[in-house]
This record gives sequence, structure tokens and C-alpha cells, in this order.
Amino acid sequence: MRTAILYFTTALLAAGLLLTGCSSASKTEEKAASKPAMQEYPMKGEIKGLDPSQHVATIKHEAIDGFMGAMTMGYPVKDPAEFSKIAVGDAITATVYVSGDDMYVGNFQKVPKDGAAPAKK
Ligand SMILES: [Cu+2]
Repeated sequence: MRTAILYFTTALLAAGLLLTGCSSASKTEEKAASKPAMQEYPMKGEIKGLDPSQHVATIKHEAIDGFMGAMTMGYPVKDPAEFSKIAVGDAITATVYVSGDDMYVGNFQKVPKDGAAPAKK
């Protein structure tokens, strides 16, 4: 029982750390919209870790235009179907969904690692 509580506390702390990771970056964009509309940002990166119990994917991602710089951080993946699509080591593109303080990632697409990814024009 004690270990379960410890684990839960640890998970809460970890979640808190994850959320503070990008809060400052996202806050700067806001103020304009009083009602938090759903924003979508394209993401490109690599899956570095998966936490199936929390449905959090640690993603090393490139800079996300208008949202945050390149970094490695944990992102909640709300849709179980999306979470099951990805594995550690996958190169992916995805969409970051942001609404107010809520943020999660979905729309995962695997990218071939051979550099065969479609070039941006
Ligand atoms: Cu971040």
C-alpha cells in the first residue's frame, strides 16, 4: 500500500514537471483570445520514451513554430489508439493540440528514418 502511494506521488510530481516544461512558452502567446480555442501545431521528432500507465510519450522534437523551441519533453497522448501506434525510437510527425492549459499530442505518422521523409517546399 505504501509503495502504491509513493508511486502515485512520484507520478504526480512527474506530471507537474512535464506541465511546467512548456507553460512559460505557451503563456506568452495567449492573452489575445479570452476563450481558449483549440490550437494545432505540427510537430516533428522522435519517440524517446513511453509511459503506458500515464499515456505520456517523451518526444525529442524540433522547434514548433509559434509554440516552443526544440526540446525533449513528455506529452500526454489522450487517444489510446494513437498511443498504441507509436514505439520508442520511432521518427514521427504529429499534431500538438493546445486549448488553454490543456495540451496533448495525436495524429502520429511514422517517418522513414532513411532521410526519405518528404522534403518541405
Ligand atoms: Cu515544451
